[in-house]
Amino acid sequence: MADYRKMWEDLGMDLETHDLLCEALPQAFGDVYLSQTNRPEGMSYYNFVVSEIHGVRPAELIEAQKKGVKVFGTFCLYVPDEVVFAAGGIATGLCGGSQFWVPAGEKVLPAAVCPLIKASVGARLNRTCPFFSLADIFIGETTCDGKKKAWEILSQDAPVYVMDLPQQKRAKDVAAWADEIRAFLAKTEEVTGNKVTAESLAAAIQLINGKRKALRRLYGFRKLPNPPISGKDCLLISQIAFYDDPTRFTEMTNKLCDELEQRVKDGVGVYGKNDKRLLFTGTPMAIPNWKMHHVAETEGAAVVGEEACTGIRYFDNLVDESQTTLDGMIDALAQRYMKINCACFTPNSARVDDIKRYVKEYHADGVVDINLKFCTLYDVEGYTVEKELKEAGIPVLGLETDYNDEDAAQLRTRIGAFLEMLKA
Ligand code: BJ8
Repeated sequence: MADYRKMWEDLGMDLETHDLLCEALPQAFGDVYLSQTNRPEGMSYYNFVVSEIHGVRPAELIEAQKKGVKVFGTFCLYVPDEVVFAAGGIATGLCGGSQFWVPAGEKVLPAAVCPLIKASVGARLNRTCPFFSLADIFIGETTCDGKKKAWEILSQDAPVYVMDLPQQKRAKDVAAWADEIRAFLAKTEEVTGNKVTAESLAAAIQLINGKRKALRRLYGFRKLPNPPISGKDCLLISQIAFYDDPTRFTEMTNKLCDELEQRVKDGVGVYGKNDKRLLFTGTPMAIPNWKMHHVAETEGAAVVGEEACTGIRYFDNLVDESQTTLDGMIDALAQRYMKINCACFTPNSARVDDIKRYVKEYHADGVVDINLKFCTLYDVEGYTVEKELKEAGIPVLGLETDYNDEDAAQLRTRIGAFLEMLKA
């Protein structure tokens, strides 16, 4: 990796503690990713992005900031990136996926809060993530209780703007979300000093739809009988989608898909004939949380899809591109974003319908419903998800985990037993 110490120092980061993270990551990445055989060559781009995770992209963002561009840090799929880009800003996903940041989060948050929230707050407070240090503003949302309260703590240290997400999906809720997007648009104009126009918003909608289409194309290969790419690699690509430059990401992902097309023609797959196909559902897996995929795929499973924000939920619906006025586009954004079926909504039966549909599309033999510890929303909804899947004759295994590796052996045993059951 190039030397970014001066950049990190200028960002006010804690270099000594950050060094510990930099030492641990290559080993973890090597064990989980580079140990795979027969990976597509196009994965070298994503390997590079991870190897420079705290260097190359932060450096690009800082360069942009020098030219007056503002960086918006986000934590949820409902925050519309399109509006940020239309205002001439850059949106970057910030969810923390490492146990490394959890203890710092626990200094200000109760231990009984989900690790994603603790790691996100911890990464900012212990100054060991350049993305958290450089963001000009953090955009929160009212999804779960833990996040809502965490924004108040984060706002003691950095500028935070919170979008008020409705918790139901009636017409008046979609209209309320459109109003929230309008207010957010005004905020992006205030922060960037730029005006959002119908032209700039239309271009941003195309930009982000382009990214979604590339991810759709990628996931299409996972539906095939002999997938040419692993679930682990697809998870990594999904995670990188949150913070990479969208134009470059789309280009590189489409390039990878061209290679995958050729692999399919040549009959090249990455799994064994008898590997059971699993669909994961549940809470997001923020980078570098690769645990569940790694356990499953080294136990002989093929993870063929994720009904998760780091997965299908991220790209499943496109924004209607036919609108020509700013108001029409904002309504189209609201319509599209309210189609995401997060457990923060009630009722949320459409999510179970999604899961059943994905089981068919991705030809899954079974579903693993994964809950991050202390995520009450997905934990409670898990009862309905698992009950309905069982009633539909779809084998399902519910698992709870967090960011540390202490439960890896136990997870391995449970997934191994589930796979045996699927084979029987
Ligand atoms: S759209 S899943 S990104 S809220 S932080 S809810 S794990 S207790 S992240 Fe999420 Fe948006 Fe929904 Fe997706 Fe649970 Fe933790 Fe809350 Fe979480």
